[in-house]
Amino acid sequence: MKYVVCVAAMTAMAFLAACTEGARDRGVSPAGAGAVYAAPAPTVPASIDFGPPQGEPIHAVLASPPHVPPPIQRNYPARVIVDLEVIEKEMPIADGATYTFWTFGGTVPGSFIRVRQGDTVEFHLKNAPGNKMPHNIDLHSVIGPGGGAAASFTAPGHESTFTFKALHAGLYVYHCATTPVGMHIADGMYGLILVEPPQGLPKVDHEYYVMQGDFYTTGDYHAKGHQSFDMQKAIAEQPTYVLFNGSEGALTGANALTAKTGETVRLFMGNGGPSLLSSFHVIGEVFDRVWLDGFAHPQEDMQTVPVPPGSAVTVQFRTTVPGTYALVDHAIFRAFNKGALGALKVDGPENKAVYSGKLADAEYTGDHDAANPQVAAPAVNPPAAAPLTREGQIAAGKQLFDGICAACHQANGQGLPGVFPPLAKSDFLAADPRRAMSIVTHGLSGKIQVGGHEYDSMMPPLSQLTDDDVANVLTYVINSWGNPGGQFNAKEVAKARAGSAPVVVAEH
Ligand code: HEC
Ligand SMILES: [Cu+2]
Repeated sequence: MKYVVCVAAMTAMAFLAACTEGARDRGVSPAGAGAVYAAPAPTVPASIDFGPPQGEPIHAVLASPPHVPPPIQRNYPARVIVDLEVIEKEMPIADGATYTFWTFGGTVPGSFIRVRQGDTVEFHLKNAPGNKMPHNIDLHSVIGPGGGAAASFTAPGHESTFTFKALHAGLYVYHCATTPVGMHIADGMYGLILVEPPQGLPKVDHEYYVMQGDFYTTGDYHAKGHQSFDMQKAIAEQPTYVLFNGSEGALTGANALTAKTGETVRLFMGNGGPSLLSSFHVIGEVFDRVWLDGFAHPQEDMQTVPVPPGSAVTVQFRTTVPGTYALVDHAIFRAFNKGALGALKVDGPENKAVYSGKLADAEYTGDHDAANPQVAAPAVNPPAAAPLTREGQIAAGKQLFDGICAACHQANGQGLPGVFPPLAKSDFLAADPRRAMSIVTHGLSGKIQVGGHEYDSMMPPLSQLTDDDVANVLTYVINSWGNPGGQFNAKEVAKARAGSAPVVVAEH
């Protein structure tokens, strides 16, 4: 828009000087002589020097994801001291898999920083003595060469200090910019700094901190044990994992974000990259307001928000209907096959006028369509350390069943007549239990008989499940709902996976 306006002004050749960022601040219209520029209700001036810091210096309160420091109550610019320590440490990246992350403050993403527009930030970057690498910080809210990178270059066991004035209000990414930059970012070195506008942000019930990143490990998705950084995969931009908050499951299950119905939720969502653009979406919600980077002009009623690497958005919505809402990168294989899945659990009374839930399931004899799997839970694995007992396998398998299989085979394995065969008291399963391993890893299609009824449908291969996952879920199934009992292990699953598609002998 601004570009179009400036082109128009350039043809008039009179107001060329107005074609700058400053046009809005000076209250000059680039389009009309002497007219007062009436910007569309600017809630925040773009960039203003608020004068020198006042009062005593203040120590910033930092927060670890998914938490956010409290809103700022000050009405004057201050000198704000930020102490941030770089820590290189091993942490889980998925169940049973670890990675050596490089962190700002011990977490991925790094500590959340919150200041007020006009504040002078006195930044202390500390590189922990046990670390192996030098690091620095480039904050996108800094106006100055490198965003602070050169000024903050710090060897292990050292501390660098520099100051900057937060001239622009907005939500900004910070990251390490030490060579090789891509590797420092891929190892988790990014976070967010919120520069609040002087009047603050509208009050909400919940504020959360979520950041996406792509990770490149030497092993495959869900490979167990310690994983190293894979430079070739990183250069090819082919991540093993795409994650919210640095590990699979960081925002699901017991770690899900929470709210009650009728509450307002604000997510500060950033993308550290290094490479993939996020198509950020919350399944089952529409964002009331979305601010891209700065807070001047919100977009309303948005479904999916593009968040490029090195950028951040603030999204806000009101919860209405109880349930679990999945946070995803809508480039959807990343959500279900690379880990980019989070959850917001909303508790409260039903609101049948807004959402009825399923009202009826009637027979339909037209062309039947393939199954429509519901949101699958991420694969839940027991830690690799000790092999599980049968009871442990059953417990782990139940979680997987509820998250993945139940979408089709239903909660108690009873199936849906004519569409999804029952796994409860399944004579088809009992006739050849070992065959189930190839069914899960290869999928199944074609006519089968279960419990005297014919099914001619399709089960997709569930190739995102590891050998352990498959062994556990089948051990659960074979020991539930009147099935004959037994046990499966990862080794035989691996064999079945390497073998051919399931053989179904027609029953007479
Ligand atoms: C997207 C829907 C869907 C999901 C998810 C799904 N299945 Fe199936 N499953 C089917 C369909 C459809 C068939 C029948 C295929 C046919 O008609 O040839 C089937 C068949 C089977 C059978 C053989 C038939 C029987 O009743 O014994 C087994 C065993 C089975 N599934 C196990 C599982 C397990 C375990 C999971 C979870 C790890 C799972 N399925 C997930 C749709 C699904
Ligand atoms: Cu670094």
